[in-house]
Amino acid sequence: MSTLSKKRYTITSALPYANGPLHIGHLAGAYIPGDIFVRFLRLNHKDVVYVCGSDEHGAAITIKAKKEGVTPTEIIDKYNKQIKDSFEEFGISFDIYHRTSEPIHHQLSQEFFLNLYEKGEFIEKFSEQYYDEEFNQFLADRYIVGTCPHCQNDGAYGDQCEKCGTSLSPTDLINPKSTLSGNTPILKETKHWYLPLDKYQPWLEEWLIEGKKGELKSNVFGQCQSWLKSGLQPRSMTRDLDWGVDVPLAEAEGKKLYVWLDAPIGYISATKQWAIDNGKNWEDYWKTQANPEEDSTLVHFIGKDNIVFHCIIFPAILHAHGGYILPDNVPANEFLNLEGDKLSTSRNHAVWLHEYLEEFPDKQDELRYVLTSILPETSDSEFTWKDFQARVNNELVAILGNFVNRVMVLSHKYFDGKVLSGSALTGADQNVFEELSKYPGLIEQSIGSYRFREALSHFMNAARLGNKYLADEEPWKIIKSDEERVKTVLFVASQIVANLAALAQPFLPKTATKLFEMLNLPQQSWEKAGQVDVLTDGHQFGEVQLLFEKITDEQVEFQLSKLTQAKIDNAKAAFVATPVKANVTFDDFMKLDIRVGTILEAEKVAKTKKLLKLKIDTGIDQRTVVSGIAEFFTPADIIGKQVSILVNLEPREIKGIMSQGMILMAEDADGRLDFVNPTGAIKSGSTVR
Ligand code: B3M
Ligand code: ZN
Repeated sequence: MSTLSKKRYTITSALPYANGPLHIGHLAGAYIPGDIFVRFLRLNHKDVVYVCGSDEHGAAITIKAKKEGVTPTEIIDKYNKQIKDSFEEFGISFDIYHRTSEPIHHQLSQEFFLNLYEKGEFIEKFSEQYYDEEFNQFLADRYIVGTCPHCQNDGAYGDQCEKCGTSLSPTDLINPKSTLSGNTPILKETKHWYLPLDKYQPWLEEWLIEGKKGELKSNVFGQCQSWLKSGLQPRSMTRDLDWGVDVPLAEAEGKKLYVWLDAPIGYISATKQWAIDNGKNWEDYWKTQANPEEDSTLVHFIGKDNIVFHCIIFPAILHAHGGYILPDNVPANEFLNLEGDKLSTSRNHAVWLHEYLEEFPDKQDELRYVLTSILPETSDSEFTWKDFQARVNNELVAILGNFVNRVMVLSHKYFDGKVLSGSALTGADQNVFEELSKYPGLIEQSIGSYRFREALSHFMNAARLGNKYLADEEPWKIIKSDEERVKTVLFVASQIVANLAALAQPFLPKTATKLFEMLNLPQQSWEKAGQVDVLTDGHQFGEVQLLFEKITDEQVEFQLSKLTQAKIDNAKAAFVATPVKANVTFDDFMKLDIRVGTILEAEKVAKTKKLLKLKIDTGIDQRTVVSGIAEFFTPADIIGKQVSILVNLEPREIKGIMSQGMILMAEDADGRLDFVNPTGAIKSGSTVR
């Protein structure tokens, strides 16, 4: 049965940690695909709930709070709001954006834990765990880092390596270090409750590997297969932490649930809250029904670093609990890179959503469009500002915007904004209609198989069809000679615009709304897409609105300069000065004859990358100096500049040129150079001491 043939859907997008702002990588990973899918389902009258919310537990939160010197509550309140606002602005249409700090969530998570506990599912075990003696704290999850035994990434966390996706235990890490003190931790005994994943392995193999072969995307299936192949291990579901959901057992006082136990349950508690608020029954969306045909279809939209939790651990928990539906699919995306480098929060190498919204206040659909065009669906992909500009200018502006604008402007100019059917349709008109009617089916097929890039390209092809039709018919050339034909051409073109409005809805919600306003039509459901009689003879259009504007070179340069500045700031922050050298005597120092000189001439030394040949006026003489500064300064930059020059350095031959002296330069840890120069107030030949 096709993915889209069901009646009811429970759709989730990963709950972002409320510990920092979101960037374009998040949007492209779990939210744009989820939103397109959900909008499509709603347009097809499906019974859908789309849930998300902040993940407000775990070390991700407490570590951030510590760094900023505030309480965890302050952190989650701040970022929950910021993230929620960004989602709203970009039109990510959750039915509820919940929070795992809500009591309803704590209760449900504890119920899950107790259900498994009472059934005897957990293994209770004392074991030695890493402990930071300086901070008197056990080190789980993000409190401990080390080298991943699978991929050698040396920034792997205690519970997972985000590079290769593998789930880990702290004791798997090679060379573990506390992220609190940086020290190597000691081992100390503590009791925890483990989920016996090894026991569920046969069931997982059947349900996931046998049952979902050919359904899961290959990047997702491959990861699952390789974990099962290496054999699952019991995983602790509790933690020695002071932030999170309390373990609901008297003997576990002071312990919390593992964040990856409670976070996915957050999807269910969010649904519960939504059901309360909207007079629905949450069980319809999560529980197995008497007639399995009636089960809701559960789809998790996530990034690839969350696959293990959504394909293995959460399903195992749902299975062990019983009575719950299991995910139908987990269309996880790979990573999005930025300007040739990984997106990075810590290095500030990112396009932050809240900053984008400030800098491009009404260009939400433009970013949605570009990100959808480059979604990392099957492998990592890359966002660059030049490409953003090109896609907006050459596709949204030049194709979609241009076509719609011409149809609207001409209709207003010739016929006061009225749709008039004119003379009979020609063969060309009928061909265009036939072609047009194929797009809804194509888009549906792509969305149903989670190929959103492809779906968007079908949509743009429909716009191209319109653009080509108008260019072929050239109504502006025949308005004087054949007004009836112009009516028909604009009639046909207007039906294309109406189709584009309907087809745009899953991808570009703001644009779709504008199109319907211009067309003076109510928003349409999906059946209306592909129909060529949506606009009737005599229909009156609304006012023309501008759909898209070009992205300027200045806007691109500004964004690139922000990324460069972040790199400079990082280099400065990371700079560690080299230790002081052994003392020298004053007399030794006075042996150096350093003068103020002026650069008279400069030229590159042939066949070298780094060398410039300089002619310097030292105040005593004019001399030649070869200097290794060409990577940072061009001759034009420096001619006329004053410098400090060591004049009594033994002359040396460099690349066949006698170099008489040395220009003093400052050099940082990355080899970046700058002058140690007077500001021009002093005469050449003056001494430097
Ligand atoms: N908060 C990890 C993340 O933000 C985690 C997702 C939870 S989904 C239940 O990548
Ligand atoms: Zn790894």
